[in-house]
Amino acid sequence: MALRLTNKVAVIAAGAALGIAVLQGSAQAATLTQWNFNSVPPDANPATGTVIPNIGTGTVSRVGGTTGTFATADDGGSSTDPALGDDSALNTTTYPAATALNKTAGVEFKVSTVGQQNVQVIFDQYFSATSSKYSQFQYSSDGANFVDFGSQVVGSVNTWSNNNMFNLSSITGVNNNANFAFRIVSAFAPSTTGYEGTGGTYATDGSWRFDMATVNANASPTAVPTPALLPGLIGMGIAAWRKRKVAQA
Ligand SMILES: [Ca+2]
Ligand SMILES: [Ca+2]
Repeated sequence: MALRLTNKVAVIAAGAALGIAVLQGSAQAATLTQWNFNSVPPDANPATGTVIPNIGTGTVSRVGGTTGTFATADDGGSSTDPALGDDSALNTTTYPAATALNKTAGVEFKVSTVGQQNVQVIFDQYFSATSSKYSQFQYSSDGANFVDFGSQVVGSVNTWSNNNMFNLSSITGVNNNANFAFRIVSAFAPSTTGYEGTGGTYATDGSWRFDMATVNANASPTAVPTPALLPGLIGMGIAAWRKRKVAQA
């Protein structure tokens, strides 16, 4: 009897595990939106590009008074964009004065996460010699108020810092949210009240470039095991046990 009970529990557990695995199979991580900034169609000119995402939908804008167009992503070690020659990056310059407007200037992306969860942001960033050495990632759940998140990216002179990843899966407020947004903004050097140039001297005409800005997410589960589903899963297990019992008889 003890053995039968153990078998029964094992079969029920197996049935439940199978059900959960099947249900989770529909929620693989995927690229929700991505910007590579490259011209469509290609025009062999990295100084031209587009702010329309190459995957998904969303908007990007320069914030905090910054200006700029597009620039190559193939120098300084290059971004992770596999494109060559016509590989554009979003260029930004005209940053704040040396001791002004901490964490306000840079770029802002808006991407609806309706129907999505486990949001993750990845981007490549290039730092010119006189740009701010420190960039701060921020997220917003209302599209207006931004919260610092994660470690600052620390730049190297005229070099791409690639695959900067910020995993927002613990921030449930950005799930299933039409107002999700994030920023990458220039930050004062740690424990100071001013910007530090990536190469030592800071200047407002220093520039940052961005490429391969990517938002990954999972489709929100529409069939997670809930209390309402559990009787069904247990039923699957019992049915399997009965079949096994008949086969043994
Ligand atoms: Ca182009
Ligand atoms: Ca590019």
